Amino acid sequence: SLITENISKLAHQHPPPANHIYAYGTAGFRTKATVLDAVLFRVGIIAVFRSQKLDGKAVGVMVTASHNPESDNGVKLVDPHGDMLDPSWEAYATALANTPLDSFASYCTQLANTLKIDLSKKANIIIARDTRPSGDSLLASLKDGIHAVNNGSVQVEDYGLATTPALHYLVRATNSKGTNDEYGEPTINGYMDKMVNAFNGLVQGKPSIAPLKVDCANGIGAPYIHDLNSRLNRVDAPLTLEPVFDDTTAGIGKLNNGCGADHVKSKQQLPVGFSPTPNQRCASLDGDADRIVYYYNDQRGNFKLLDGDKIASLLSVFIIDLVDKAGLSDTANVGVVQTAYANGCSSKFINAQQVPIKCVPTGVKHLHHAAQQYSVGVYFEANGHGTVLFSDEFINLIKNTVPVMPAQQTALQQLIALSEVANQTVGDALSDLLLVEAILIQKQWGPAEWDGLYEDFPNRLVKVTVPDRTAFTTTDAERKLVTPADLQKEIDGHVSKYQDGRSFVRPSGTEDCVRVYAEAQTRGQADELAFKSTIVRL
Ligand code: 16G
Ligand code: ZN
Repeated sequence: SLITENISKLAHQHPPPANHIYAYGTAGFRTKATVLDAVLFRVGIIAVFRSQKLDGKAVGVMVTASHNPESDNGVKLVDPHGDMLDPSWEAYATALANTPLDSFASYCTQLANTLKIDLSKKANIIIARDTRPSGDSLLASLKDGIHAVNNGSVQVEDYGLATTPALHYLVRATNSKGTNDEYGEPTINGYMDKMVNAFNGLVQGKPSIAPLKVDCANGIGAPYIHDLNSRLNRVDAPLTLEPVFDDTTAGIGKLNNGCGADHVKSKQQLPVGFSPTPNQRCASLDGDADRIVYYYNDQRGNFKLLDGDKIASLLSVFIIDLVDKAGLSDTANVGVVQTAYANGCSSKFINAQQVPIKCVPTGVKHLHHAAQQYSVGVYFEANGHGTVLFSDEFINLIKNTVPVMPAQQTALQQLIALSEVANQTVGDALSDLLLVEAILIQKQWGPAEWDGLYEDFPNRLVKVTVPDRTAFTTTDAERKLVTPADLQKEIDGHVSKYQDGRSFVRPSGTEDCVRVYAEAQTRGQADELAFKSTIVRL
């Protein structure tokens, strides 16, 4: 057919490198930018298929490698509701990426047949990228792929440079426009307005707190934080943002380099060359602004991290209180979703508030899915990726509850505002920042008061290279090894010697290694336990 010929012709302009195997992993395809040209072309095709399969609903494609070095890049697909690509399609994407050039076009038509996709249908693709220097040419390859299947009714909306969560928002807003549950105006302005207006509703008239230093990882977060700050100024909000590490000049290697959320969380250190004054509140975003961690130096100059677990704890305490004041504790269930990496003290703290916790495997899609089971589901990975989901039933409930007291009315209004600040599609550094700041403003708290909710157990994360990481399989939300046989028993043996000790080993989903995690009551014990788990015949 004409389309097969067209695909074949264009595919030959985007040949894959020899002997390279790709996998659509927890965060899409992600690797060195130099080997991604063919992948982007092919993702263009799968995106059109996905949209056609879903009656032309808009599907998103984000070109980013998040917190990875500037020389990497990657691509992930966003489903019409704004969440991540349906897992069954991850396999089709992987298969398409790995098909040899000569059989590629026929494989595409075969896949379309198997999936019963009508290639004459319309498709709508929304695309964006982060600030990486390779982004421009990869975007061109993506568009080549999209147009390879173009039957005249394939529409592409290119938003240029945008954060990952803004793209998720745009996809949901585009598809819900004109329906009963419009998500918001499908523009970046609409995205910002929705958050800022709701934030303002939460903090209006409250005394301002100290400015927040925001490390933008020298990425796409920088223009967004500048924009957010001017909007906050315009509405006289009691909050000012002071962006640092906001140089987005591409190709000079600054992106995520010595700064950003991943640097701060994994090194448990300040960004390089950054010295905040004692008790100054700071936050770091990652390279596509879907993660955030907070931190400060205490009076004695000790670095203190306020990670995803501390954010989840702050949010859940606040939300539980509001639900109570709204008189809905009996009808609504609030839950927290974490992974094995959640600090044991955070779980203890959250449990003590009578909030149930569910532990799921690493990766946002697992957390997001689990959080959808609650009226209000707070989900966070310790690394700062998370948000708060509000169920449709709960939103209806709070909108339809007639308050009998002013305090109840305020609580109901605040819950509605929270649901509008919180990105309902994916973890969002900007939205999370506004959620945290709204609570700190209401409580008039500095970072030390927030930190005082509980004290973390010292912990250690070690990366270990093994001959074959696929030999490592886990159960119980990655907290226990199934294979290699008997390994878990040995780890349990070590763990049992430490009070409050916890340790587990899991294969990485993004790198060729296994990760060893340990926590215990003291720094020395955590390091010792991590070391023992590491030498367990890994
Ligand atoms: C991916 C995940 C992130 C997770 C990380 C774990 C998404 C969007 N990103 O980056 O949530 O924490 O993988 O990496 O799901 P690991 O498997 O190498 O430890
Ligand atoms: Zn990211």
